[in-house]
Amino acid sequence: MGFELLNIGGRVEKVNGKNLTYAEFAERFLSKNKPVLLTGLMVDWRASKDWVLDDGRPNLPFFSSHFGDSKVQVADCSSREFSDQRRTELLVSEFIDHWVSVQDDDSDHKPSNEFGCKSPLYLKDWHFKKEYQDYIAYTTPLFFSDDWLNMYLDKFRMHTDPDYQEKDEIVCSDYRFVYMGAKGTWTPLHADVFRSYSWSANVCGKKLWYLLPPSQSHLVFDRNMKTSVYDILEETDQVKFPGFKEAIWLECTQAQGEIIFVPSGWYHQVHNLEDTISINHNWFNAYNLCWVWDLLLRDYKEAKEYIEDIKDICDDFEGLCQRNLAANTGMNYQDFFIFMVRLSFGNLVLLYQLVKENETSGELSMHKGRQIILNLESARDIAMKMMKAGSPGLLVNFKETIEDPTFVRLCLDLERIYLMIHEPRREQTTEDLTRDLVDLDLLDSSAFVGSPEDLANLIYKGLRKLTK
Ligand SMILES: O=C(O)CCC(=O)C(=O)O
Repeated sequence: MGFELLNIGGRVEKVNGKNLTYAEFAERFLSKNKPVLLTGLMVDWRASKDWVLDDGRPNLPFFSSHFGDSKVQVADCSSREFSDQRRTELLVSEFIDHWVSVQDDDSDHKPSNEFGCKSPLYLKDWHFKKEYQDYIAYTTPLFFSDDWLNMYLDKFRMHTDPDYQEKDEIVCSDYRFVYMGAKGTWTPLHADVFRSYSWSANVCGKKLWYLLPPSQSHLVFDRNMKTSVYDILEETDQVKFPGFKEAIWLECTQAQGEIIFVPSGWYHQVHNLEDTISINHNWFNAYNLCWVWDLLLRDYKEAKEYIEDIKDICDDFEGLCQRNLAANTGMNYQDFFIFMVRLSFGNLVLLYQLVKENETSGELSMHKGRQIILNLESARDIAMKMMKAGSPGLLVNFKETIEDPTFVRLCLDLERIYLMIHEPRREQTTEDLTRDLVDLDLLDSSAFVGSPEDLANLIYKGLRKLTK
């Protein structure tokens, strides 16, 4: 192991989540893209009771009896497949049986798993919340609740490809996961999907995290910036990865009941130091939307470069680039554009609603107002970046969109979240919003948004009209 070569520059700050307001969290961690370990936020979780034995170990029989029929992704931690571990599908009951049998067998003749080797298996990316909606295992802490990604995916699909409907259904339904693995299981070095934020809560067990700030991510790549180091604790080929030894890592030991916030673009490697169950979500919002677009642009350029040599013989070269982009990244330009349009419309509706409310009641919700303006400014900035990159749009009718019941649900969710974050004591009402949507006179009711430029203009006009 090349462990001694790792340069550890510090530890992740630990903060009691009970003494932190949302505004402080946003200012200190979301906007600065800085990791933090939060304590005190999981005490009431059903998972913390049902899933853990009195001695702190995972309650494995509970999983077999309650969720045994669920089909899950299981990684073989000793076997590499490209930049990840080799995965297979098992029933939860099969996974638990394997775990228990390895645990019970203290001889050297441990049973082989279905890969034909004796390595520990790691259950990953289990869409638990989606699958067991009536079993409320946990509530998302307030700090992580402004989650545009999962809020959107609860109502719309990010990408629809007629050829891959079935696969999308399972894999892309949401980004809320449960992980379960015995001591010694681990996750190789990576940065998260879409360059989203993530949070990971230890229901039981202990994890060791190594984190690298985005300013240093080039150091873990090869000379061509194509592949990154797989396991930072293994001897690293210094010719292939010349910068690796310069990297300065943050280390974090995460105990039971602690939640780590992993910011956008931070490379990280994770080891389970004990038998561990964790819950984690990936998400993005106004603070890190730029990371998502930057990744999409980079991946687009890469997808294009990859097939450049068939450009002249290809009927629809751009279409192929976008299909490959969606297959590799999980969305393409149009998917992201329509996502941006819906979220921008939603925020305009909320701002309109706030202004109306202020006119009638005289009460102005400053925090909520500031939040919505920040959201819209962020969306406008991204729309302008998309415009510069020549990203195509898609014709979207403003009036039709805001009258779509699914879109109304998106607005209601946004409204509920900002009330919860910024005005926790205020009673939640939803009727006004639905009524007001119908008479939204922000724009000419026939207005279409057909390009990132239109979107930037719409947001600009909306902000000017509603905040003057
Ligand atoms: O807990 C793990 O093994 C990996 C989790 C992770 O990488 C993440 O939440 O981004």
